[in-house]
Amino acid sequence: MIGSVDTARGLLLGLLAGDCFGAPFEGAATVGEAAVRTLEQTGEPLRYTDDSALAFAFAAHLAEHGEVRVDRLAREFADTWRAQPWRGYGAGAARLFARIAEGTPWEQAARDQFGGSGSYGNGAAMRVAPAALAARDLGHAAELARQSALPSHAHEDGTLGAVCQAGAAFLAAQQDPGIQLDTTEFLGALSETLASARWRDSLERAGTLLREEAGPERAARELGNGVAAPDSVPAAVYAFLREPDDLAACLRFAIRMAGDTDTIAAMAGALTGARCGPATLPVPWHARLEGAERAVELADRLAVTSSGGAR
Ligand code: R7I
Ligand code: MG
Ligand code: MG
Repeated sequence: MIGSVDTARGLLLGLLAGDCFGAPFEGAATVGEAAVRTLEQTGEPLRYTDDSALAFAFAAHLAEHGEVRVDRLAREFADTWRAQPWRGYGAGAARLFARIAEGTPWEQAARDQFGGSGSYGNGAAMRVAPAALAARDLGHAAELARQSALPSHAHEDGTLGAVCQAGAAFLAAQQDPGIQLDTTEFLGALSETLASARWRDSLERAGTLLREEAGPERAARELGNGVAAPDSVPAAVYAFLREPDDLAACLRFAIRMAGDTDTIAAMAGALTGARCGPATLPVPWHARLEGAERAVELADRLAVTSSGGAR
């Protein structure tokens, strides 16, 4: 097992790295292996997007309170958007945070999204992984995820995306990286946290694809690679389960799924990072990733605050 500080650092650095390496490819219909490897080798600095900005805000919230205080969290998310609205936020998310910043209660703002259906985007899932570091058990991780989704993602699928990703991060953090990951057991435990046939079917399909060793293109066709939570969270879990022991390989796989690359890679990277710790991050990346120092500082605060954290 790795220690709780390493779990926290690995999780946040893995999330940040996925966001930074995935961002230049966001929206691409296909991504070749050579293009990802070229980006790895250039050495140029990489900027993070809304995924990391909001994950950092959530990590800071949990480090401060050890739990979700929804009114405050809604304001903190809105303040994060307002401070740097150019970080590639979803169109609905930008409208929502603007309304909350103007004083609209989050309950109303979140419910009003998309003609009253609420958002099913993956925005609650992409920022939720730090919940795994404050959770006592898998059920608590799911509860923290639900609460953290409230200010922005009122649609059931937006919320379930957060529950799925937080549960996956909790389970990934529990694993001993010295022991081969039992992917069937992992998917079974994760599935139990999701009271939804659609989500359970998707995880079952991920299990079938794993047994058939499906590559990124086929996996993206069958699991999705879009901005909707059900089209991207299972894809991220799949990328992690294909490459649970090597962050660079995991991110390469996730980005080659194309589509919402920054977010799929950020979610997959958080999982591999939580399992393996920061040692899985190639050394030259630390200097290239905008926000790496902030990730480490937040991880260390979270590891101290969380009473036992993910282990
Ligand atoms: O969920 P959210 O924060 O988006 C996150 C994505 C990630 O890829 C980030 O990297 C960033 O690029 O944005 O933002 P939302 O605006 O709530 O949802 C994202 C998109 O999903 C929206 O812009 C819509 O295209 C779509 N969407 C919906 N469309 C119709 N009806 C989400 N919910 C709905 C809906 O209910
Ligand atoms: Mg983004
Ligand atoms: Mg994205």
